[in-house]
Amino acid sequence: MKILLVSPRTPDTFWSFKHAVRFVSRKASMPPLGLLTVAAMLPLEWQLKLVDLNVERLKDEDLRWPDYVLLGAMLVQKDSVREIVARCATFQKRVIAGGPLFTTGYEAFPEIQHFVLGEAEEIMPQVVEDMRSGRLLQPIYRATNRPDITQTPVPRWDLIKFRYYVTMAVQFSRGCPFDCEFCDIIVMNGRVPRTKTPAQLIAELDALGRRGWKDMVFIVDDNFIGNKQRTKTLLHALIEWRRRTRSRIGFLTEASMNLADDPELCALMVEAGFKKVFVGIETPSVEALDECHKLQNRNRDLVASVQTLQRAGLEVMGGFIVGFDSDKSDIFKRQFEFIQRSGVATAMVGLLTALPQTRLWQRLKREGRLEAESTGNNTDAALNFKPRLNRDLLQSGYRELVKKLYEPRNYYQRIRTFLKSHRPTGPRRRLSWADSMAFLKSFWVLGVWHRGRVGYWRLFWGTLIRHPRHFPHAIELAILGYHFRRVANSLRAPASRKP
Ligand code: B12
Ligand code: SF4
Repeated sequence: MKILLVSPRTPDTFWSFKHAVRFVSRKASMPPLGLLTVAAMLPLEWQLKLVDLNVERLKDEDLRWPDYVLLGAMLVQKDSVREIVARCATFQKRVIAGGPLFTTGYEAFPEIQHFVLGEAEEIMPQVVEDMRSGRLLQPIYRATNRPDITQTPVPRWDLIKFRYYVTMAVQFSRGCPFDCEFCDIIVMNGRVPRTKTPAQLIAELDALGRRGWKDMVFIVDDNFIGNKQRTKTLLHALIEWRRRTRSRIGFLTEASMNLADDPELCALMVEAGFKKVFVGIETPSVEALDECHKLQNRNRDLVASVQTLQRAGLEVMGGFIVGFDSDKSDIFKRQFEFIQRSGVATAMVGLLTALPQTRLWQRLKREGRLEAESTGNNTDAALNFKPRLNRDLLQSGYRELVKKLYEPRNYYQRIRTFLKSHRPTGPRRRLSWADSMAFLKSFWVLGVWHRGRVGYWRLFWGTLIRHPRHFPHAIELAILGYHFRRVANSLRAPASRKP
């Protein structure tokens, strides 16, 4: 059996890092872990080829070759999905599609013949069996249980070219115990965190190491601390593994704000090599936190919690949202001041989006306020529901907020605030040749060519003199800022999108 796995192109979004990856001479931030995982569920003797459209072209000869095309996508990739499916039809190839885009909205793709909805672990044996037998496949294979991920195989790393990617991705857990109204993670992966075993994750890291990977690894969990006890067990094993293998890999992950309440957990993460953590901080407005049921962010000083994590040795990347029903016209100013004070340089500010099947989506539908399907990109200034705030005010306020946050002066100021709190106590990250090249490119692009060069050199010399150990980190953030600024400045007033 010949199988072509295709990962669609993603547009230039905040999280695509497209303008930053060029500094390190890579093509994309991360490989498609969902597809690599599904590939590992196919029989070893089958011939597999993976084409990630973010790093290479899908050629006609690729499409002539397979018996089936397996397509994995998220919402934001839907335009590319339609193009791929049309090309598959030209070559009369049957498509089997899975991943978040289809799990929450396969009905929008009548042109696709077969879907695998939900987590694939327990359904793939049936799909493989049907493919092998030559029977016509069912239109829909739907996961009825949340699988035990201790059975998930090691992703097929052999299918990608490592040199194209900045970061590798692995997964330890799925699911999150919280219940934020806008979140689709809990729709897809549930509220009871399921984890792999530490030995399983270490086998995945060893597999990466055998292929020569020495850089950052993103542990792509929905909430890495969803089950703190198991996370601690993993961290002890990771610390042991680091000592044994002398690995210089650094980690980043996603976690909820209650991480700041557990100094032991923070210390273990830092000792295990964690450098950054993405946290849903969302908003300084207590009313909005109540509204979206983000209870773990209530009754705390959020800026102080961020600083606790920074002092522990972690860089905090933050998600922020405007557009809650309780938001007033002062929300843009409040968010700006809040984010500046927190020293969160990588601040992903989004307009509230109703993702399919979320509690928010259901509520807005009941209230007759749902207007369109989501673009899947919460940072493109598009609204898919009737907001309580005036629509134009909300969208223009959002665009201005994002632009202002990434103005060189404000952005470099945030980095300085961060560096004041940050205590990088964990193992040092190895600097690669690509890092050195990135520094050199940044001197030219950010220090000579672009607006904000004064701020860049101020950060450069200020960090070298005051916090020399932070220097590589500061330059990395300056490079990321260039990407964020490009995305922020490309935000335009979206055309009105009716159902
Ligand atoms: C890693 C990650 C990324 C990486 C992408 C790397 C890549 N090339 O795939 C990066 C950081 C680049 C990224 C970016 C974005 N992301 Co993202 N990301 C994730 C994250 C945290 C993990 C994905 C993952 O690897 N999971 C592990 C694998 C094993 O799980 P899985 O993909 O779900 O796969 C399982 C099943 O879905 C299924 N399956 C998956 N594919 C296929 C294919 C076939 C054929 C079959 C049979 C089955 C199947 O089987 C797998 C095993 O059970 C998810 C959250 C999540 N829990 O999924 C968000 C998530 C996918 N991202 C999301 C979003 C919104 C974004 C951004 C738009 C954010 C932004 N505003 O910029 C950007 C857009 C992308 C871009 N421009 O690059 C949303 C998508 C919502 C949706 N319904 O589509 C998610 C769900 C998080 C969320 N709720 O906000 N993301
Ligand atoms: S904490 Fe994050 S993953 Fe968990 S429910 Fe809230 S938004 Fe979703």
